Amino acid sequence: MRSSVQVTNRRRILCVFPHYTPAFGTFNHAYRLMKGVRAFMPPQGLLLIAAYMPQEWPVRFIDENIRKASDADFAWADAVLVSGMHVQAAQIHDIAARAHAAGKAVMLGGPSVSASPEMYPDIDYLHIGEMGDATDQLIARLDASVARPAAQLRLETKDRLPLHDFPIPAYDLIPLKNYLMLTLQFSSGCPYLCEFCDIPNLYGRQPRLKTPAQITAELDAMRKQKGHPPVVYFVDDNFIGNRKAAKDMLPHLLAWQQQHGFPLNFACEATLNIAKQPEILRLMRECAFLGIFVGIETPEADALKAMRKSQNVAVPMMESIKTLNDYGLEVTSGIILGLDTDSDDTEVRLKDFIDISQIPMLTINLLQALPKTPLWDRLKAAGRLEDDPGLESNVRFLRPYDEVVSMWRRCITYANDPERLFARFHHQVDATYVNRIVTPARGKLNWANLSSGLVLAFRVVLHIGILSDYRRPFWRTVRHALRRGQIDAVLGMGFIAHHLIQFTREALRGEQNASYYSTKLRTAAPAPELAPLRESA
Ligand code: B12
Ligand code: SF4
Repeated sequence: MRSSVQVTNRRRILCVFPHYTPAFGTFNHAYRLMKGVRAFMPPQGLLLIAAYMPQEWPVRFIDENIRKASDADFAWADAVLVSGMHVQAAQIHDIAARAHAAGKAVMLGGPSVSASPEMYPDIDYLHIGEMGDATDQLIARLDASVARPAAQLRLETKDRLPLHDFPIPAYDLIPLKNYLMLTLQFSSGCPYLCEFCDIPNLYGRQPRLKTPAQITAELDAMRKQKGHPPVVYFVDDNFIGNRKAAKDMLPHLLAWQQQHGFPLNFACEATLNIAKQPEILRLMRECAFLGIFVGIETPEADALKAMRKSQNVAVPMMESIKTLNDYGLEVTSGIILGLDTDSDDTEVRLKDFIDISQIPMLTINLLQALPKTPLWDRLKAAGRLEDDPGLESNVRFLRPYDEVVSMWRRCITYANDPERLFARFHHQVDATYVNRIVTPARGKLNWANLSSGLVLAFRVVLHIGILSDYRRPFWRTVRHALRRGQIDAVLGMGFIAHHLIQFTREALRGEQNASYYSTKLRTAAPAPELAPLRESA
């Protein structure tokens, strides 16, 4: 639903979403392999706000991952609405400066300002928290005046709008065909209390939910656009934050898939204890879920206990990964280095974990303390928060800084060595891909999908199979997958591997951050002491 605020004036609203900072998880190197893809995922939060604006207010939406907002856009607007994460702070300040240069007031919402309003002294209106009473107050203020206020105003949500009253995000305002994946939110909040995570504080511990009817209505809305990507990512922090709700929703998703001939595949994020939910996993398989991001964080049990991630200790890790693979789910894992529990053995244990788990994609990054987390409070009390923009993390590690950063470099080198990476994909063919349901062709059989598939196949063959120095392990895995009829998997692993290998090479040249949470400005200093990734051609 839209805001119930009765407005008397017409306001032109410009929503601008900042550019991402490249990361293992943004797949930027993969875009050039795909037809028309310019960005990873549509920004749910700002699209929701766009849809919540009063009916009478025209809204223009620009994702700067696709195109930059122009002078003409700023000139058109009466007010500029922005969103973003900490890692996008520099881009947020830049958008605000451009809007101010055009004389327009700026409103900022989203996870970064909600956790750290003090980072944004330059913004006119700060919206702290989720959509709710503060959003209505913001609309009322805009209706009253679009002039920049004399002093900054902070509006904080006390009453959150229930998710079942959320409007359908304004998908009609963006070109979905320019994204690698679609996004969908079913729940908000997570019941756990991992020490490093700001989710419980930002979004609450009691997951709030949309109805199954909202989920299918959003899918219908996305499908109205020709050429949309065929995969939908559930952005919920923990898909099983409320297990019963997930179990109740999935049959509706399945019915929708069956009714439309399975036009989509899905992926989500969840805690590892989802492995103990066979009914949910069975339904996910039936619905054509392909991937699951799990915050495994570390294979070391003591470290998991120390970071209060006991839900990962409660289940045998390797067995759980195998269980997920048995249901056709390829696991992607987040890994953190620089923990207080790190020892001389940590590196070896992580490398063993990579080899044994056979997880192809791991986002390995350095611990960063986020505001509004128990970790931040603990390190602040211990005087262990750094404020040096030249460092890769704001945590004073217990082990020497250079040692921790070097370990990170060796671990990403190891994980994304082309031979090893493609060997893990090779394993997934038999362990995971063959366990997926075979969906009817009719749902995906359209010209847009066909031409995108052909372009991707051609570019994967050209850039990876012919021009890259990792073509040999690539073709070995491709032959294996094709013998088992896994054509889609070939394309998927091609673009994922390409991004991981290229991004790792940039990181080793000193062009990328070790902590993706960090806003460190790159100095692009090369790291000559490190061997390059093994060349396999
Ligand atoms: C999907 C996602 C991504 C996608 C982004 C896709 C996209 N286009 O947005 C990708 C994979 C790219 C990504 C990457 C990263 N992410 Co991320 N991501 C998420 C995730 C899981 C869901 C985001 C989402 O859609 N939420 C649902 C929407 C509806 O919520 P929302 O954006 O908060 O919006 C609500 C309010 O904030 C408000 N609102 C939002 N914007 C605005 C604007 C205005 C004007 C107003 C009035 C209100 C308002 O209204 C909305 C409705 O209530 C969140 C977790 C989460 N729960 O949000 C993490 C999260 C945002 N990511 C996070 C992080 C740290 C990252 C990474 C740095 C590392 C990582 N964990 O992978 C990278 C950085 C990327 C980069 N290099 O730039 C942190 C951010 C911490 C912070 N406080 O800034 C979060 C909170 C998760 C976490 N704690 O680790 N991420
Ligand atoms: S399970 Fe995930 S979302 Fe929940 S508190 Fe832990 S890290 Fe955060």
